[in-house]
Amino acid sequence: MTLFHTLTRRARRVATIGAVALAAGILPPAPAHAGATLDAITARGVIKVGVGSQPGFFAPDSNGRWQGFFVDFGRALAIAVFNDPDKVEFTASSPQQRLSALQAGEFDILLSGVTETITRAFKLGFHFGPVVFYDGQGLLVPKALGVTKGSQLNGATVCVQTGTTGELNIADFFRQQKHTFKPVVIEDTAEFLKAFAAGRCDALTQDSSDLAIKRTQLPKPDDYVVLPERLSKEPLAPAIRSGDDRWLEIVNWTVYATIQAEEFGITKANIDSFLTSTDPNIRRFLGVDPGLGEATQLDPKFVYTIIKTLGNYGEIFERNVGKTTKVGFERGYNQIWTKGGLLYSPPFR
Ligand SMILES: N[C@@H](CCC(=O)N[C@@H](CS)C(=O)NCC(=O)O)C(=O)O
Repeated sequence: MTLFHTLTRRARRVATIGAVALAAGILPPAPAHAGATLDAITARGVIKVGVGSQPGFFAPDSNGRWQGFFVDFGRALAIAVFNDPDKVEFTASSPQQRLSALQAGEFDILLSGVTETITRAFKLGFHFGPVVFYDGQGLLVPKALGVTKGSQLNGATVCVQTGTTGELNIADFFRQQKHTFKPVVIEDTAEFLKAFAAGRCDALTQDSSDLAIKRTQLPKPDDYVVLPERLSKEPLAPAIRSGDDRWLEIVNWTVYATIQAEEFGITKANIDSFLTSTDPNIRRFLGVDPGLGEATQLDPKFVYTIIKTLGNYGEIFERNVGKTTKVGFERGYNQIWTKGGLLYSPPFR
């Protein structure tokens, strides 16, 4: 017997009317409340973002200005909150330090290649925005080692970075094979790569995107290979502290805006031509019709400004880590769903 069945007839009618009214959006609003994080951001006038230090994903340029794929999502958030892409401050933090720094309030968000996991959600109390990069753990080895898959690394010494999911996954991987390995656990990113270059370990393990970038930083990149095998799923997502619904929704819909723009074919260059579109979905999305401003209490043009300033998801990807960059990634899973990838935005309505 469900609760619905135990209600009186009158109560059932009221409940049904309520459900219809809620679905139609005509009930009195109960908005996502701003909590301590968004209050602090507003009072401070700047969003504090924890990042890593891999060029392509996040690194300061020669003028000290942060650039990169994850950095652009930080700027998009600054547009959503302040209508200004520069009201954001980036600070590099090691994988070992960053989650506790987020918990302690040093950051409002991590855009640092953090993998969404159930332990981080339940036990550590973090919330995750949409996955912005689908990754998987890999192995980087010298070609001279002559291995083509992880199962040939029985007894090997493997460099792993402290505090990463990789530290846990690699142990599972060898256990599953009933093989042994010797972990060399290193916190600092530069030291981690130096140890490998100096031959302190046979293989280096990390998110494969990270390994692809690291390979290019070795003195002789062509002497090394990232094995094609993936040891795990590493869905990289923005991470925040729990307790601030409105901040979480701003993070969610800022990321979705970039994905939805790509689905609509709206780019930085052509966006103004969409302002005269007669499609109600596009008019709402770009704030030509004001409905979303009222629903979100954000600038009705926040999506327009994000795309006009930074481009859609595909443009952010290509500019920072795509085929024409040094990093040279294929879209792969990080392609929109209509083109065979995993990126999908819920409706902007
Ligand atoms: N996704 C893994 C690893 C995270 C990670 O180490 N990410 C890379 C960037 S993709 C990183 O921060 N490297 C160190 C750095 O950039 O300083 C996790 O969440 O534990």
